[in-house]
Amino acid sequence: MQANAAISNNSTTGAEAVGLRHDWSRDEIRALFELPFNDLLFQAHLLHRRHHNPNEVQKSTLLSIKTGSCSEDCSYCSQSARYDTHVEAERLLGLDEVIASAMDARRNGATRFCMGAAWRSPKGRNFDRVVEMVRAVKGLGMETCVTLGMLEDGQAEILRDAGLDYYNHNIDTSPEYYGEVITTRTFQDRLDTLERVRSAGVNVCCGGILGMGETRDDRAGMLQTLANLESHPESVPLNMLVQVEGTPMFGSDELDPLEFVRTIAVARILMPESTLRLSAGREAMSDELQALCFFAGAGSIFSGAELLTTPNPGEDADDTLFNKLGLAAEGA
Ligand code: SAM
Ligand code: DTB
Ligand code: SF4
Repeated sequence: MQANAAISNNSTTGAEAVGLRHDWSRDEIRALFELPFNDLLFQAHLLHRRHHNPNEVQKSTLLSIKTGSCSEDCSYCSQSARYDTHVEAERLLGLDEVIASAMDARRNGATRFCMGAAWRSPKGRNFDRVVEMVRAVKGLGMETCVTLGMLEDGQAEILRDAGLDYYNHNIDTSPEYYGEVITTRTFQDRLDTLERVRSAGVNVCCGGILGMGETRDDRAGMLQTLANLESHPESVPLNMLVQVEGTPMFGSDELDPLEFVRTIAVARILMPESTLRLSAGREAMSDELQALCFFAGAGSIFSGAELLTTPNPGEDADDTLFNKLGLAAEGA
């Protein structure tokens, strides 16, 4: 494949820039995965530089606003009520706690504050309380993101009107492998929620997890689904599975880290304008591996010592890494 094969001359419909494609075949994506590593990274990095500042990385901070006792059976997740994990269930946090945490994150250089709840879907009074959290965090001058599970008609509009910038809802894996990972909601349920978010005009944050025992073809299928959405997600989190004791995925074969880098590079080529987030799993990654991920196209991380329920490199480790690589935090 030539270095410019990823750029088509066909214009796309909708608001997206000319040149973005939404018609990737599985074979084309497989061919990208099979390129020699240096060719793949070169091609991805060229596109990354064309569309993004390669020396700037956006930092988001995560807060679990409602932890554990989730009804769903996502087999990677520490928060499902079905698995006996280290996680203690907690009630929805109060508004004051959320505001204090967002102010801390802002002080530490995060430009986006992401609130996650272990729900199948947000309902009633709980939904209203999250809407108030979004309004308050937006009022602090930060970008807002929530991940609350499946949305019903009308909820995305309410969140948008409160100041929501991004809704995170992952497809997690390929359509073919999905049933091996989750049985309590379908792949189509996820696409329906993404469509509600998109049509409300809220930015879509959607990606998945690698290292769950999926094949390369599944990784290609996940990226194909994302790239062939009517508009590419503005933000694409790529998580390396954090193996949590007690979950069915605990003890899975580890993914070759270079395959993780390849997946970022292929995502970069398929969705050149999207921000790719190097999400869960950084705690177990070397500096060298993270550096390769940034070279391949990752432009965002979660900062802070904890993700939702698992550890993440803290601010100091990230500052050291950024200094070594000459990276600047966006907005710093
Ligand atoms: N309950 C909501 C939902 O599932 O949509 C929101 C929270 S859920 C924890 C958000 C995403 O985090 C999941 O879709 C999954 O992609 C990712 N995730 C959860 N546990 C993970 C783990 N152990 N390792 C890597 N990623 C994980
Ligand atoms: C996403 O794709 N990754 C984040 C965020 N969206 C909400 C969550 C990662 C969770 C990792 C496991 C944990 O800490 O519980
Ligand atoms: Fe619940 Fe979300 Fe975890 Fe699935 S990923 S078990 S929906 S918290």
